[in-house]
Amino acid sequence: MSAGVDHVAWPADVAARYRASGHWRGQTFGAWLTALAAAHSGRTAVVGERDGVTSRWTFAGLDERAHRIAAGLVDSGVRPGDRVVVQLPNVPEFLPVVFGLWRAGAWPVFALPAHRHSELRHFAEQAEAVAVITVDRHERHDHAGTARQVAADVPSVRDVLVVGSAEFADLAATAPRDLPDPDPSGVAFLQLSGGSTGLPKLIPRTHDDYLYSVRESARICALRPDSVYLAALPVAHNYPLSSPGVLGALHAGAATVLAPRPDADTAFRLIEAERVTISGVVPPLAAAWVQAAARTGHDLSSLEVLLVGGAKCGRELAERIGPALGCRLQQVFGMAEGLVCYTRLDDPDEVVLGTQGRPISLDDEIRVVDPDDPAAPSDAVVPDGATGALLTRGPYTIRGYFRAAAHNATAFTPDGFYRTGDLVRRTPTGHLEVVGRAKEQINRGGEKVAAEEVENHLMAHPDVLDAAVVAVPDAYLGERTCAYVVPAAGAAPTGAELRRFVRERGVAAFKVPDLVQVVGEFPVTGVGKTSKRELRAALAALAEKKG
Ligand code: OOB
Repeated sequence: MSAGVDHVAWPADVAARYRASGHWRGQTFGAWLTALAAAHSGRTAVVGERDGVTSRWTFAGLDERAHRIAAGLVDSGVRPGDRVVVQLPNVPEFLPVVFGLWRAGAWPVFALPAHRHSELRHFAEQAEAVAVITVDRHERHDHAGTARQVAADVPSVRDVLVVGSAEFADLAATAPRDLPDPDPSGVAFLQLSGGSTGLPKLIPRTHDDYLYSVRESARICALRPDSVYLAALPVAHNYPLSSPGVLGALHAGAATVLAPRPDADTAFRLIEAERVTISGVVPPLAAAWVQAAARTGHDLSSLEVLLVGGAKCGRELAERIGPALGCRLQQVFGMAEGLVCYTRLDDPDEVVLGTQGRPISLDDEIRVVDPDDPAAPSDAVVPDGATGALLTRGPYTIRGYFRAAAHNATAFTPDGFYRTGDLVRRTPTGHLEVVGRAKEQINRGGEKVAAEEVENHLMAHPDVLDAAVVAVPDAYLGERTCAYVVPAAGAAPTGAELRRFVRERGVAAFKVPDLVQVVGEFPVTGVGKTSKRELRAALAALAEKKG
């Protein structure tokens, strides 16, 4: 099953350079938390709710919980290098569980709360996970039940651990003890790619590389010990985890408040109650907060910075954020594979409103190349100001996906640049403006949908001969998904039927096509491939006719 190595390491000379410049410090997450707990022991590290009960833990309390869980995990048979799928919503236990796994040397595989059986099974199979850690129920979904189903289907999965259960309470009560510190240059966890082909790829991130991006993110976002970060988005995602996210807040000795839900009512209640200073949202959520701010009775005056990213924040929305919420906008353009760009807090308004920022590090190498035939890229560099495909390599950008040798051969250049699939323009100041996408992915308000993954689900339906999934512009989400379907001979599937079929295959709700168009045949390109460009044009024409 394992088509490729677990971790494509950086070349030795490059790694030596990153160490010499202090980017990589040879520190593990476990050792880092120990140091933070010593420096900030009595300060609040995390505030969060589960099942209506609020927990408020200090740095020392978090550290101790993580030590206990680590010892409990080791006693239950978790070994260094074991993979464990973690599917936790924004509950306070997220941090002690993840640091517990890190201290045990195990690798969390960060699933999102929206993922369902087919995705979780894929992560567990791909990673050969030994366990799944989740909650009992969340937003009306039986997560424990889904995890047990995954355990039944995937032979490597021995355990399902449910946060909040008696078994979890026992494990979390294990006497703490020192455990061997893992290799800081080794893999710490697996993140998920947004993906453009088939199922999501797993992204191996190391202690060294990730902690570098966390420290720099905390600095760039000006986090201080008295900052309060509101994690509004699902915290397992790279953005609220590290940009600057809960880990950036920890680094600064600041508190994190975990919002159980991202809606304005919940977020505004927490901003007022906890005197939140900074948060990060996706554009549709920013728009919802802007709208709600006009009629809220909550005091939002503590909010200093709102990060917006994950999808393009249009100019109009960008301009409304500061005035409506009484804070500074900071745009962020990042990816779980590595590269993160921020507008800086002292950038001129024109840059903050009109670009998606510049890279964290001077050692982030950026190449903007001719977006010619993606199947045979020339990788010819285009001049600043011209639109091109973004390639990048640097001290926290992976050199390869986990066990994906064939995919890596095209997703990276021979000299190790990651092909982001994003179309950008670079300004003379080195800021990037994201202008489009060359990858087969729909960015549904920050939630990424790989066209091929949904096409494969649709094609599993007996009445479907062929399927092509494309983005349709949407005023609120930026994009929604439209599935074009050619029925099998004599069949006439309806859109509602196909949507239900996809949902019942156990996929995240955000991947169920928003629109389904049943057509006689697909337009084709010169070489006979389905022309998604023409399908998108047909949608645009349809929208024009309606509008
Ligand atoms: C973040 O990470 P992912 O892995 O979910 O998605 C990465 C992709 C990028 O390649 C780009 O296509 C898109 O999301 N994206 C943006 C964007 N930020 C991300 N497109 C336009 N404008 C932006 N500001 O989404 C992520 C990871 C860390 C920090 C922030 C976002």
